[in-house]
Amino acid sequence: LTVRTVPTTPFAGQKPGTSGLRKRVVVFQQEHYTENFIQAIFTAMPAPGPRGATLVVGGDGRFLMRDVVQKIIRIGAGNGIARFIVGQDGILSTPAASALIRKRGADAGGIILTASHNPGGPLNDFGIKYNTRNGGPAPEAVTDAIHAAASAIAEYHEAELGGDLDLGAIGSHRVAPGCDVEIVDSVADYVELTRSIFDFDLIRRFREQTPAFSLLFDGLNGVTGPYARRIFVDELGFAASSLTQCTPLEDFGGSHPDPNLTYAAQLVERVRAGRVSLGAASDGDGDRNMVLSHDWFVTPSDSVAVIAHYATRCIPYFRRHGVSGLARSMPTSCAIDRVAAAHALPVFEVPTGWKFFGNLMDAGRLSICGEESFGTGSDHIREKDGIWAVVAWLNIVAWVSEEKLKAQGASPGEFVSVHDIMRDFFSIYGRNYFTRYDYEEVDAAAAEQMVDALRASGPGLVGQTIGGFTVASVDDFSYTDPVDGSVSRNQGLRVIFADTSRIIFRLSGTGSEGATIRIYIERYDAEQCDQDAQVALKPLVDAALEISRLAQYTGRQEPTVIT
Ligand code: VG1
Ligand code: CO
Repeated sequence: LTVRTVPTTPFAGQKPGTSGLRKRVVVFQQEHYTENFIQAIFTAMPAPGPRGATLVVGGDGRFLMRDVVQKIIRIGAGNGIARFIVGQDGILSTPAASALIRKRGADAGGIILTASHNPGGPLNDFGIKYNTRNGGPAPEAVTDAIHAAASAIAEYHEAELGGDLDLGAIGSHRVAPGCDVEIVDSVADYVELTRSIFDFDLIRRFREQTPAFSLLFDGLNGVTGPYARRIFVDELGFAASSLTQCTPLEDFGGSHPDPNLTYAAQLVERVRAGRVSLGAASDGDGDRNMVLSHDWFVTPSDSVAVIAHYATRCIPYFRRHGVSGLARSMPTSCAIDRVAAAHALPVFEVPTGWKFFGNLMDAGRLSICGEESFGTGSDHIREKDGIWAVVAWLNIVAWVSEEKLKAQGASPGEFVSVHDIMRDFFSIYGRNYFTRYDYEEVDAAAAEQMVDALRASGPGLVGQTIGGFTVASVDDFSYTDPVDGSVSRNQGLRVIFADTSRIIFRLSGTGSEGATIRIYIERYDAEQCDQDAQVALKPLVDAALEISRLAQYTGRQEPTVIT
């Protein structure tokens, strides 16, 4: 194996954010920029390190991905990787990559090429994310080490492999002495895993007996399309017309592959107009999900709570393994806390970003968790999983409908709607109204100033009444990992009111341009559960804007996105 050592110099800002390094494509196209960051991953790789190890590589199919896969193979081989497991044509959804790392025991973990829900194409974003051998996003200690290695880099090591590898050819290829690249079907292992988790027979039976039930899944031209086709159409038998935008495109068709009411507006409209029973979407890399029906939008905070409520009753994976604990990211609404309390389960509150759930899962303390940002998942892998959440909903709807049929003799062909499931849930637990306001690409300095001012003025708010709500406490969320004791500070400013309502302010760690301010608003209501969330939360939204003086700092009157 011939290894070339290439001299290089560091680039500023090669610091992984909430979920990997995300920048404009042109940034990655600078000479040595991508090579440097890849080398930094190998330099910082935790034990056993790259030598003789196995690494999974794949991504969401966005522009630049295939070139970068080839670079990873050359630099990985130059750093001693013995086996690469690569999705065909470089394609692996984020959950499929996590599953593959775990199934194949890839001791070097995996490199996932995605900027998730950020737009793709030559003028938009690219991203590189490192996952460790448990299949989860690298913890902060590792991403800090990658940043340190990138900041001090002087050379990278690249094997001479004699040209690019054909990423389409499934099978094992010897590319150099002691180094193999195995190209695998991007979808097969993931489908098998999904089939082992859910009750596919029940869902198929329900579909056959309930022609009135309709499904519409929108892949938003991201990576999930082929996974959705194999699971919803080939396995579960839904019509091919139940899928839309399910061919992965390098630029996601020019759209924003983010499953929310703003960016998936086309789906929302089709679900409403077509009176679709279950509408769903996933993001560019397949780890997010949105669930709705023609007459109800399920907030992600509610979705994970509903799944937790039903898990051990109807999802075979949880029937087998039980549920050891629940968790949410700090800004996610406390609906899941109520389910935990009712089921006498521990519930953990972690900072934003999936990486914080992994330690708890590895320690056997966490089974189901979610984030308000359309992320839902479980310990079947170490990433959030978009398709998993949609199949979970199908499983729940089918089970609840069948139970009702048995118990109350409902007419065959009838089903319990998403809206009914939510009404039922609220009648048990009450409702945690939730909304998030995003102000995207605001001036970074102005955003920092606003947050600094809030940090300074926050403690003085305690005891004050704003818009009818009395402030009980203000803090900057800090998390101590109960497994390894690591501490993550400054994870978001929380204003908590006497009635448990909350306003949270934080800056996004996934943007590639300027800053994004996120404001999260929550209020609990035990009785009135059928209001419009924007109406129910209006007084708190006003309070948030007043407290932060957002308009003065940023010049913005309206958010870019409301979820
Ligand atoms: C956002 C979300 C966070 C999520 C992260 C990665 O981070 O808020 O909950 O884990 O994206 O999701 P931030 O720092 O921009 O708020 V994904 O699908 O982009 O990997
Ligand atoms: Co994503």
